[in-house]
Amino acid sequence: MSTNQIDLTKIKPYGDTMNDGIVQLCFTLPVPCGDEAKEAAKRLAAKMGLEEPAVSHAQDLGVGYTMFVMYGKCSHTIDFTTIEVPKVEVTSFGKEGVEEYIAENIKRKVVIVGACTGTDAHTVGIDAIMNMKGYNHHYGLERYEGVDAYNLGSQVPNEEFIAKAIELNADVLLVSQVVTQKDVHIQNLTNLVELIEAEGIRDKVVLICGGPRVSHELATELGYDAGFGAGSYADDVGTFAVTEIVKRGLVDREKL
Ligand code: B12
Repeated sequence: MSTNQIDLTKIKPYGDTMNDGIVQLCFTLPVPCGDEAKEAAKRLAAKMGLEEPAVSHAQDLGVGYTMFVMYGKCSHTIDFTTIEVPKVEVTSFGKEGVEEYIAENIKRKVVIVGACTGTDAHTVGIDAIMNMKGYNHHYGLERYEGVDAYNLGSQVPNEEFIAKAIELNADVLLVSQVVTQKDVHIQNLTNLVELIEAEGIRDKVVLICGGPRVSHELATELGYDAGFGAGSYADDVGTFAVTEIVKRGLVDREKL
């Protein structure tokens, strides 16, 4: 079946033949590896709605835990034609395009301050966006002519982050949140917005968050201007930030 013959109102997983519904699933159960554990895994997969569940692989993890790779048939379908996902409405200008835009429309250095804040120790995401060497053939903001980029690293307390942003008179704040266990990212991002509002600088900065489980929808709900998820690059973020500065009339704003 060619892709243009697919009924987009009823899509379902594809494994071997179109619409066979085959999915692969991985989980761990807190029981020792054995026949009973495999039967438990099959029954659980059936309760999840998979038809003909089969254990493809069972791995003894030691200390009474077993990890399973399961196959099964999903009978559900999704109407793809009704799906709408809020996302940042930018088409990247590319690094050179962002630099040209700054030179033509902002005519001064854009100050960008970023950090992985709160208890989160994951630096790789914010480094990918900010560091000179960049990520996946996309140079980071430190390399941009027209940008003064300050990467404060990880586990930066929100208060310290804001104080530094004010000291540097930042135009753009970049916040990375990777750990989402117990919704710690939501608590931390909310706390940061509240502190920024209390300082009276929310309207004067472009506030952006990002991370593998951050969506634009979540970010805007929490009071951010944009949220960037997995696979984002410096030029995507840069394009949004510089156009937002101009759109919001922040080019000649007073000092923070
Ligand atoms: C490397 C790593 C670590 C390293 C981090 C080293 C470092 N210096 O960063 C170490 C070993 C320290 C670590 C520790 C922990 N980790 Co860890 N870690 C990872 C791992 C393997 C890779 C993360 C990574 O570097 N990705 C690569 C970058 C490039 O991707 P990214 O972060 O998504 O960034 C991109 C986008 O999201 C976006 N982006 C990210 N930030 C920002 C910010 C802005 C402003 C913008 C615009 C965009 C943006 O742009 C980036 C480029 O496209 C992941 C698993 C995985 N495969 O993802 C687990 C993972 C993130 N860790 C996890 C956990 C649980 C932990 C620990 C809590 C483990 C523990 N029990 O101690 C600790 C936490 C410590 C802490 N206080 O934060 C979990 C998080 C689960 C969850 N849902 O919260 C993961 C998913 C592993 C897992 N499957 O369980 N970890």
